[in-house]
Amino acid sequence: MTVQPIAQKSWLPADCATVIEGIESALGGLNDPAAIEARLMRLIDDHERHMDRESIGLNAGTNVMNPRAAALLARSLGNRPSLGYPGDKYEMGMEYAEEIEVIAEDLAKRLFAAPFAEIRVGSGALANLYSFMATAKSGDSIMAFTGEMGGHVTHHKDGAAGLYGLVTHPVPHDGERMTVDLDRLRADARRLRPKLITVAGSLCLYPYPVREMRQICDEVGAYLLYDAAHMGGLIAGRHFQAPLAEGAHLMTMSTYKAFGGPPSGLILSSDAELARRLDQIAYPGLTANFDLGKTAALALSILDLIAHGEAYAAQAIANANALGTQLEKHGIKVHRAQGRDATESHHLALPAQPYGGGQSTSKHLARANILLCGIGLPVAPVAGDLNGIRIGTQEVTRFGMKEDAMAEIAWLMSKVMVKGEAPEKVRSEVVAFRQHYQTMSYVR
Ligand code: DSN
Repeated sequence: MTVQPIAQKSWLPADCATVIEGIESALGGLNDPAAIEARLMRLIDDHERHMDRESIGLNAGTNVMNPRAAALLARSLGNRPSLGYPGDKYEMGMEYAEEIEVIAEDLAKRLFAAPFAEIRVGSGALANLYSFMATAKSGDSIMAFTGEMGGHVTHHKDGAAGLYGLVTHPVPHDGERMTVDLDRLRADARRLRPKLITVAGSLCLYPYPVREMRQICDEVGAYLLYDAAHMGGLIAGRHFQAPLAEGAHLMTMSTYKAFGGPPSGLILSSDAELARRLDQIAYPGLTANFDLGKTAALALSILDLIAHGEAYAAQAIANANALGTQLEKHGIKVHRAQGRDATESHHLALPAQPYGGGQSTSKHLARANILLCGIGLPVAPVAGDLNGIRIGTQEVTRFGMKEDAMAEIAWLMSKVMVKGEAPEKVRSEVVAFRQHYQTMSYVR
């Protein structure tokens, strides 16, 4: 059989095809298993050194895990299928695993003071898909944040919502105040009669008006879903809004961002009927074999958040504000709602237009080992790129950094973004700075 090189997929962007072609041509036709294994091991070591020890991790959508939780991902329990309820699994021998499942679900409910938790979800995107399936059917309308407000692709045509056949209309937003335009939302929701309204997504500088949105949902017969993909860790630490208590029927999240847990997803709910539907979507529906290794890692990560979540969330928010202040001192504008602090979360947003665009600036900074990424903002567009830069302080906070370290990070960023120093020259300073922050905080 001839293996079709990945680089020849006709739909790949040309730049990606070139990179993949370089990787594939170095593989020697995959004919030397020992060489391939050695290469794999070296790549893993290099990746971990680069991202975990030598870079300043400001990507908002990621984190480092408690190594004790991470080790559970490699345990053999992750290999075993687990179909059915504890007490009546399809395959035999699962009595210990069943207890792990029960512990994780009960811990998740306790962490978020939620009546119901669905833990068998593979990711935040799947958590959204399950929630769409539980609240709407193909052909129905929903409303969601647009990209300018940090809306996530899963809420839209190209993501889970569209693939499931939902038609997504925008939640009207007030860009200057970085919040929902409630009057327009009410008018649009009355006209469109959505089955679901989603709130939040990939950029959350401030809490959203969940109570008022729930009122609108009740008026039009819609469910309200809070996408806490990024805010899960802060909500767990009681330092952001409490979406379920404020009226959201559902709260979804990924568990590897601010949450600091394994690469998985979670759905919390206050509604018994929705919990029943989610249960059936998970089993026998879409998650017949969920990963028990991740479930155990999730349980351990929740114990960390119960013990340290409040202090972690408070420091992450303080760090984001300190970083914003320091960046502005160096002449780097920070995007904020009119008359408010730069952020009330661990997220920070910078208009990217002065630097050429969000992704291009991120790629430039990455050459200095400063890792972040672009985001959409309600400001003038940048042709061919995102118009914002998104920062998250959750990972640097986990590595024990405080406000003084934020001043150093702002200085290092300004060298590349303001002074125009070559990022490759700044990299050695970044690596040296990172050597002081190698131990993980806020873990048990
Ligand atoms: N991982 C998400 C984020 O960083 O916002 C994108 O899916």
